[in-house]
Amino acid sequence: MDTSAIDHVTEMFGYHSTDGSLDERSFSQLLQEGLAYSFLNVPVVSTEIKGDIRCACARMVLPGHATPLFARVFQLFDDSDKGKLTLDKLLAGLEQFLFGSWSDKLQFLFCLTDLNGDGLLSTSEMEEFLQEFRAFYYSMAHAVLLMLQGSKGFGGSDPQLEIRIEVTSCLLAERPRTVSNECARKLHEVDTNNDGYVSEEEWAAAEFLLPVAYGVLLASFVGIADQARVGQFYEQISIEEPSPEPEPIVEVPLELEPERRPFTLEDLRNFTSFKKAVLTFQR
Ligand SMILES: [Ca+2]
Ligand SMILES: [Ca+2]
Repeated sequence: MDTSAIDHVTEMFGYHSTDGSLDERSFSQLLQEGLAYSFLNVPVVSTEIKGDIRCACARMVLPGHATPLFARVFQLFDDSDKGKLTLDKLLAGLEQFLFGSWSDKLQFLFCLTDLNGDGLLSTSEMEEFLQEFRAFYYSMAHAVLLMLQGSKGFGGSDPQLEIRIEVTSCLLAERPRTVSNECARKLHEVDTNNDGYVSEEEWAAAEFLLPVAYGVLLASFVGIADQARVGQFYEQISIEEPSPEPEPIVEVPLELEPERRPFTLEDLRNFTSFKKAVLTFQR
């Protein structure tokens, strides 16, 4: 993490912490604030908009608080199980899981997905996790856009805002197509020993096979610390997997009748009469 990311997180920590640490509730509010920035369309977050987001956190109109997703993120950061995070712990968690090596990031995704904590991922865990993230993501987008609509600092400066709000409601209401089939297919690809589960080793080798939603999840969590990512999802909110391209229609040539060979003496030789030979030849 660079200095500006550290300063940004330190400032948020200062605002949300009590007595020098974050409990699960205040950690959730910090996550909400950080994640909300991904859905703004302002180049720089003004004090006014920051104030609006913090108000929304305090009024609990942003999603995430007391959800299993946030609880698992908190547990990952709170590795010594103290129920509290100091600034150092918070920075260390962000550094490790979101700014660390690719294998650290994959481990973060694995732990979030392993809902029963048995060290293996099943299709239903992947599915449940991605559905949870999907619902959270669209709810966050929707809540932030509604907040912008009522914000004095933003003041209706985007004619597209109402359309975006409508789009997020539709995506929330839609049955997810991100998951189900996609999950089963990807799990099958990643599960190289075919035992029906993905182990950590299989997962670590699977970076290019994971559903798109995992990439979006990482990008949005990195956005908590990286101010260059403010508004990263504003233009393109949907995280649905693209529908698979229809199979190209291959023109199968009609099976042509085999060309008739000429009638030969051979035909005659195998039959007792010319008539029988001709009949067989014509069949
Ligand atoms: Ca599991
Ligand atoms: Ca396996």
